[in-house]
Amino acid sequence: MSKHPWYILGAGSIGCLWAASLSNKGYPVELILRQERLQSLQHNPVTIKYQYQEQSHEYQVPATCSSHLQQPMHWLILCTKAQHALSAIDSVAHVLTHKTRVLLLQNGMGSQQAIAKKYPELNLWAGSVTDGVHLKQDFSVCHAGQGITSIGPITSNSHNDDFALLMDQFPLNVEVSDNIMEKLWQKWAANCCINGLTALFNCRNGELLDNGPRQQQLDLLANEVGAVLQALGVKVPDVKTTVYDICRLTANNLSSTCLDVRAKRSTELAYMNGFLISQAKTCHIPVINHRRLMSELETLGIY
Ligand code: KPL
Repeated sequence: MSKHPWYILGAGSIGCLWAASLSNKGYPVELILRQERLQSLQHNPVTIKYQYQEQSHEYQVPATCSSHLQQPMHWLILCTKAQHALSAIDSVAHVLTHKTRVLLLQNGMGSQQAIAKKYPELNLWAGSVTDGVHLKQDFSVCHAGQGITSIGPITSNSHNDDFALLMDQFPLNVEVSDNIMEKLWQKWAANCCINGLTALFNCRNGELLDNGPRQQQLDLLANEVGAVLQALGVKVPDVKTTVYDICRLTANNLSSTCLDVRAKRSTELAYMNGFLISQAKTCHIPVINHRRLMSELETLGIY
């Protein structure tokens, strides 16, 4: 049993999913919120509502903000959007030690590398999540589809059993991957093809496989991602096959980017297609279809 609190930074869908799952397992959990959000809470502890199929549960989780933290942290799960990840880690840097186990759960690529570069001495892990999950309202999370959370170390200061507690009858399917970077690249490759296009067409993932113009665009994007990965020397299974499989498996889902756009939030596209375009530049690959997609999205005010 873990007596040290598990701190969750970021109370979006993934943050609430983890707060509920850790509470369900009986671990002490604390949410770290922005100061203004903490002050605006009507109740603290916060009630986290978790819904899976017909079942729902409520968990009482205390909330704090980074400036109130004083004791060295043992566990930290970073669940912010990719664009906020580095500043979020900076905000708790005063309570991180080389013993803190930090798990980064961001979509896309780039934020993990930026944190590892700035904090190379930390025990840093990254994860790739395939669960379908969305917020119904603040602190109320709907777990629409069970998936797998693959986690693995991204700095040298980590040991394979650091997160072993999560393997034992934990409500989420967590597995330790011996090659987490490959998992992250593979998920990122799919995000580069699916997310921006679903935002452009405001459609569900499965609607990209229309045997017509959307699918043609999907194929062009997948080819370009494959070319960049090859040039970077990253080995992942065939991008188009992975993308088609995900579109079929998650046919009824709205991508996280489509949900962001509908909720008028900023998207993580800079860490998906934006990261691809910057990598492509270093290997002199034109990626015109990704550039065109990004400028079409910008014209619509989608960033
Ligand atoms: O990860 C996803 C996302 O929506 O961000 C995919 C794989 C596209 C599933 O919806």
